[in-house]
Amino acid sequence: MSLVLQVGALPQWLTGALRDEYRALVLPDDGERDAFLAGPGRDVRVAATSVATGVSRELILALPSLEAVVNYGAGYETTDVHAAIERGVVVSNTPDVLSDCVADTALGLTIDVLRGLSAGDRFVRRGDWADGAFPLMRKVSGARVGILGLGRIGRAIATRFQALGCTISYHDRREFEDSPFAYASSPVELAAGADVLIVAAAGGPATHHLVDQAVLEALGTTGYLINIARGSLVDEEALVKVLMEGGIAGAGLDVFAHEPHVPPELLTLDNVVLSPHLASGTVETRAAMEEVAMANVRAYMTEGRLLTPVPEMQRAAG
Ligand code: 8YV
Repeated sequence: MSLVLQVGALPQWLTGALRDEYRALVLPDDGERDAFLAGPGRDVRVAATSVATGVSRELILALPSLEAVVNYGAGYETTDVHAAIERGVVVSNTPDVLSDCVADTALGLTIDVLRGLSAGDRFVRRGDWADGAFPLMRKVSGARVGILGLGRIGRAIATRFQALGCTISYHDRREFEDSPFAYASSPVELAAGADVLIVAAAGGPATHHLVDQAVLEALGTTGYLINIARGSLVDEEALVKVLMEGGIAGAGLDVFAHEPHVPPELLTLDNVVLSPHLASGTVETRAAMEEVAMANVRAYMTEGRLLTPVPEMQRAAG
C-alpha cells in the first residue's frame, strides 16, 4: 500500500527519496488514471507535486484519504488551495531557501538591462566595437526602485538594492508597519515613482495582469520593468506593444505568460534581457528546495504536521 503519491515530474533526488522512503507511486497519465484512482489512489494520504503540475480540485476530490499536498517550489498557484481547505487538506511550499537566488537574479537582470551587459556582449561578438564605442547606458546605483510584492523575495531584493544606495518603494495588498520603505497605494503609483519596477508578487488569479497598460504607461519612457515572479502578473501583449513603441526603456524578464514560449517580437529587441525561468536554478538552491519538500513529507508522515504550510493554511487555522 502506498500512502504517498507523486503528481507530475519532480527532480531526481526528490523522486528517489519519495520512492525509497515511502514507496511513492507516480500518478499515471489519463489512460490509466481512473483505474489508479479507483484502486491504489484510495489510500493516498500525501501528494507531492510542483508548481509545474499542481493538484487540481478534481484530483483533491478524487483522492478520498488525501490529507496533505507538499509542493516543491515557492509558487503553488496550480494547486487548488481553496478546494484543499474545504476538504481539510493542508498544503506546504518551499519558501525562504530560494529567496537569495531569486533576488540575485532580479539584481542581475537590472544591472544587465540598465548597463547593457548582454547587449554589449553581442556588440563585441558582432565585431561592432571596431566601428565605434558602445552607447552610454543608465546608472543603477542610486536609482529609484519600486518593488511590487514585499514578501520574502521582495525584501531580499530590497536589501540588495539598498546596498547600491537605491531609494526603495513598494506596493503590496497592505502597508507593512515594520518596513522602512515608502508605500505606494497602487501599482500605477509605484510605477510612476520608479526608474525600475520589479515584479516580485505571487502568481494566481488575485494578481493576474497587475502590471497592465496603465502601469506600463506610468513607468514611462525612461522606466524599466523586471519580472522574476510569474508571467501571469504582466499583461504580456501590452508589454510587447509598449516595448516595440519605446513606451518604456527596457525590460529584464525571467518569466513569461506561456513558458517556454517567448513572444518573438522580444527576440529582436536589444533593450530586453530574456532568461529561461532560471531565478531559483542553482545547484545549491534546488537541492535546498528538494530537502524542504522532503522534510515536509517526513514531518507529515511521522508527526501529522507540515513544516512550511502556505500562508492560506495559517489564516484558515485562524
Ligand atoms: C520553480 C519557481 O519552482 O519556486 C517557484 O515558484 O518558480 C521556481 O523555483 C522551479 O522552476 C522548480 O520547478
